[in-house]
Amino acid sequence: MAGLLAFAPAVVASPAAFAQDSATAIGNAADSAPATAPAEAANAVAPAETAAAPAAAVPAPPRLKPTEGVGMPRPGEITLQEQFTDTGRQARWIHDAVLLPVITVICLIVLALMLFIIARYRRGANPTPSRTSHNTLLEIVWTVAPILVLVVIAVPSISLIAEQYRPAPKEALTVKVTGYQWYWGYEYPDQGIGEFVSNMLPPEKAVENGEPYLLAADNRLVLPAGRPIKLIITAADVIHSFAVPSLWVKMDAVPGRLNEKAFTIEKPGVYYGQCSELCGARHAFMPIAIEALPPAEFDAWVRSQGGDPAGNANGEAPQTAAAAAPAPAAPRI
Ligand SMILES: [Cu+2]
Repeated sequence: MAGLLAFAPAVVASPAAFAQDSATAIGNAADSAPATAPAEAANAVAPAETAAAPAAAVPAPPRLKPTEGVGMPRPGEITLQEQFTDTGRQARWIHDAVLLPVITVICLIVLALMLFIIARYRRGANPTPSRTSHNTLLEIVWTVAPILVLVVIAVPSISLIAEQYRPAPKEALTVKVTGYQWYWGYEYPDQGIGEFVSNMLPPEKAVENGEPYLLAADNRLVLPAGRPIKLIITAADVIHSFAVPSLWVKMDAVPGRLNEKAFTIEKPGVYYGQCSELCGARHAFMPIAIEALPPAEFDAWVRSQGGDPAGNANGEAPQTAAAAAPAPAAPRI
């Protein structure tokens, strides 16, 4: 933790992280915070301002270590990543048990027919070709068969689409995700945690952490496992796409528009993703790292950021008093 904190100024100063400049330019207070204001400083003012604020100096849970090959691609992998959400399992089942067998059988049938025709009706074996131009039975078969195949595929596909767009339940944790050129910003409005930004770790730091370079990020998106989550996804400059393959999440982040994605992460762990919409020069260098914690540890993390785990921060601040506003978020790095 101390090592990571020490690292924060280096990120800001590093030429590779020039994206930070634009974050400051748009007035992102949380962005400039890491260089000077560690978690302790931000928390220290919280109890003095409001009685409702959680206890000060709550330590953040230790940074979770990723499991090799889980929540990230594996070398030589040719199928979908192992899934950790309901829709992900359903989608992977459709891919593995429906689409792959269907496409394999169709390819083999077509290949066999072609080989048979090439051999049986070549000029040497069949010097006077048939002049037949219509065969009603054959035409019905080659029209009906593809329709049946499409119906077989459509039934599970349509139910998966419906499942993917099912709105989040009322008690879901809401996180606002904003895409920037070229990093992500995360904000927890109901918990009163202001936006903090997430930048890619440089190679030496990723190796030191035991994390995959190009996927590891300094400030992770921390979420609870086993609780429904609602992401509100948008962008501040150009179109990005928030994609985490092992959670079956891929949603465009469009400026001026709020897209929503609901899911529940089945078990704690670190899940990696990347921006998946070509968004400029450093498109490949704005990874997504999600840290799913057991609910109790997630609540502890929220407290460590000066937030309210009960999620009552939303709307209270402007109505009561400025002093009741939650303490500013101090990114855990
Ligand atoms: Cu992007």
